[in-house]
Amino acid sequence: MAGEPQADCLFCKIVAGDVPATVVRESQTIVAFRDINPQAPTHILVIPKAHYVDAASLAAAEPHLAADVLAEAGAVAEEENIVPSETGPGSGYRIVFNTGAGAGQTVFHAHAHVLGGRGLNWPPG
Ligand code: D5M
Repeated sequence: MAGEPQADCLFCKIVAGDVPATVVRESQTIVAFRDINPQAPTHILVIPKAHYVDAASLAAAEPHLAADVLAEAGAVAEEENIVPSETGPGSGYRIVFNTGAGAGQTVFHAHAHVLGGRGLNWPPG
């Protein structure tokens, strides 16, 4: 059923505490933890505890939960001191939802990448 934990899902296992992760924020609805393969000085994943395969599926089924993920991504950025400012080098951050294998998605449980702490180029690779 949509939203239910999936036995073969890595991020459901992190939510359940069966796989360790460096958790930086947690609420009733989300968990945020450091990416195991960081692509920037700050690289944190914000995931809904409920299982949806990608961000679009999440937003279609539970728009409030998708909003929680975005709000928590912003809170992570505040905590990591990567919010935009006119003074800090590498200030500002990127929120990325890779969607589909062709776009680089490898874990099929919706997650926001929060990336910052260095200058970020556009367009992305
Ligand atoms: O992003 C999936 C991300 O998940 C990728 O950046 C690595 C990260 N990852 C994979 N396994 C773990 C564990 N165990 N802890 C923390 N982070 C992990 P995608 O957009 O699907 O490519």
